[in-house]
Amino acid sequence: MPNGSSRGIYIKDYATGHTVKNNIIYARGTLGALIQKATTGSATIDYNCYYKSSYTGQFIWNGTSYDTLAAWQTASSQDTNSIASNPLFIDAANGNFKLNPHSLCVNAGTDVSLTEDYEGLKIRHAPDIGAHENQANVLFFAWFLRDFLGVNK
Ligand SMILES: [Ca+2]
Repeated sequence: MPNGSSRGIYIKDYATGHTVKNNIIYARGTLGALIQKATTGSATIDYNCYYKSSYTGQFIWNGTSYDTLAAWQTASSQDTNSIASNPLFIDAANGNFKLNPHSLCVNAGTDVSLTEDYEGLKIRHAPDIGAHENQANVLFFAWFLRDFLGVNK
């Protein structure tokens, strides 16, 4: 989310039936809202990760602003399973939004009927929050097998 008065996710007036799940909303700027639902309409919002690096960003529900995920959860009865955490992208500054294996987003998502991530890699264990499914355990096992079998030595 860039600087300014932008919003990570904006559910406009009279929008109904929207589902917002497994998203990472990552704010590096000032002002703006991580998520805003207008005063009319409805949505189902859960299993998301919210991160703001340096400002008192808002969660805006029906025209009222809240500073924390906990306050937003109480006011909206949404995002029960969501987290407020740095998602630990590998290199966000250079556009690498894959997750560090220690990210709290790993295995913290919910089934949204996808079998593959943004790049076509299989969903492993519980889905991760975000576009990329962490493959660290697969890589570790591949390296283990390579070393165990003596391949590439
Ligand atoms: Ca997973």
